[in-house]
Amino acid sequence: VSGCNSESRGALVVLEGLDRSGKTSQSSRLLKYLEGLGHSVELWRFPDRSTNVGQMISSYLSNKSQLDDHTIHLLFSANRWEKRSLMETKLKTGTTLIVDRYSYSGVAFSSAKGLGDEWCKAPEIGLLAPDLVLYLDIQPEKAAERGGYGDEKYEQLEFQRKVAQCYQVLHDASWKIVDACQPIEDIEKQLQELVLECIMACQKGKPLAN
Ligand code: T5A
Ligand code: NA
Repeated sequence: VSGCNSESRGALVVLEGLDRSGKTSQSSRLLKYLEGLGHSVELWRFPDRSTNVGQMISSYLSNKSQLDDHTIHLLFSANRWEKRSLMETKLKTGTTLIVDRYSYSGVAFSSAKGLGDEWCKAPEIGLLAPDLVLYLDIQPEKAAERGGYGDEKYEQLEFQRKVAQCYQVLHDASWKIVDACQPIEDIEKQLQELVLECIMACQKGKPLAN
């Protein structure tokens, strides 16, 4: 077990993927695992529906309100910005954050609607860069079979196909692509290894980036 030296920073670990790819299941398993090892760790998610901005997003996603595509895009981004300084404090004081969706969701879902890539990325500039992105890779058709989609705005096969295409062009060096169609426990094991490796690199002084 790696030590929880108060001098070292926590890791920013993000889970991404289509709706129903298993992000929430895996992020809570990671939380339990890391807590069990004695790490200081928290589970965050975006959208964070608990804030005023988050409530507007939630109302939009559940089709209770209509918003222009650009407007909702900026609200999703604002919802990350309002948590940025707390995020930085947590990481700098040694807490690892497991984050269920982040900027990549913001860009993938809005560009799937036809908004330009560069326009979508602009409001994300200056947010903290993840140390590790775990992309849970699943075919949209397979995801749709999982307990069926609910009533939320984006839970439609045709739209999820476009989102999958948009995610494909977003991956960078921080991404690890994991086959999300494996049994839950197999995925869990793979994610544990990747996250421990990442936490160790951060403890050894990997700088926090924008
Ligand atoms: N969005 C979000 C934007 O447009 N812009 C943004 O900036 C952001 C942040 C938010 C929506 O908003 C969009 C993206 C989303 O459409 P949400 O609240 O994050 O939505 O909801 P989802 O991520 O869609 O949550 P889901 O619950 O649908 O998907 P998860 O979390 O990926 O999946 P999970 O873990 O709940 O699992 C789904 C089902 O599959 C089973 C689970 O038991 C569950 O029934 N499952 C498996 N079955 C078989 N094998 C496995 N390996 C399995 N893993 C899980
Ligand atoms: Na989820």
